[in-house]
Amino acid sequence: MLRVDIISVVPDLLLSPLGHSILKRAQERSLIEIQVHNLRDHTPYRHGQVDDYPFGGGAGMVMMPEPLAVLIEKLQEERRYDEIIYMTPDGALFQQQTANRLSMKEAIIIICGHYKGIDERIRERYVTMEISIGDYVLSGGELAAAVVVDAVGRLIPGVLNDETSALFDSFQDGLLAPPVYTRPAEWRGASVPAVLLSGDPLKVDSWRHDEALKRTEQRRPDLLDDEFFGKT
Ligand code: 6GU
Repeated sequence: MLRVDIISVVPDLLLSPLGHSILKRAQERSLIEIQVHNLRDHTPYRHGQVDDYPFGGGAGMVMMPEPLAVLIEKLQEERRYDEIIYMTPDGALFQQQTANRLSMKEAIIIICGHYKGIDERIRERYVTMEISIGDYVLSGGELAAAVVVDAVGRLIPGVLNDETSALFDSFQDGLLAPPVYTRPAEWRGASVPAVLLSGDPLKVDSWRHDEALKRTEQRRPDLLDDEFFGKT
């Protein structure tokens, strides 16, 4: 069981992505427990204030340290957290390997930043891990947090069945996934590769591996470098 506490100023943004399909089933089966906390419910300031102007001037607001500290410490009174993660475009790039590692934890906090981000002192005092999902800017950390929780949640043992097994995912073996086909075998003049209809599982495996390798060489040659995948 993985416990995930998500801190947000727009908790509604997380409800739909976390409330459907595989993550919904995983929560119903108590394989993952996800709690979304509205930071405004924990601020000691009036009118639910959670942000203020940046010292030194400049555009945008900064999330104040005290509401975050109050909520983090309240959570820490209830359990020990393995990681306190801050979602930020200046964090480390999220990869399959990051998801694999997080899926083995017992409890994590995910802080979603908004506005110009959170006061640096929270990062210094509490945050143990900073994650970005790619080199582009989102208006808040919520969508990125949903990506992380989805990628992590599906790796928890028992969440996926044989049908949807994560063992054969793109990236899990460092290669992109091979092409897939379903019925009909002949569709508008296009046929399914004969080997897939051969009934020979060894031949099928070998074909899939070759196709995965071909596709990876063509589309993502960087994945074939030794330095990739944390092999360094
Ligand atoms: Cl984690 N947050 C925001 N706001 N933008 C991002 C991101 C995170 N990752 C990529 N862009």
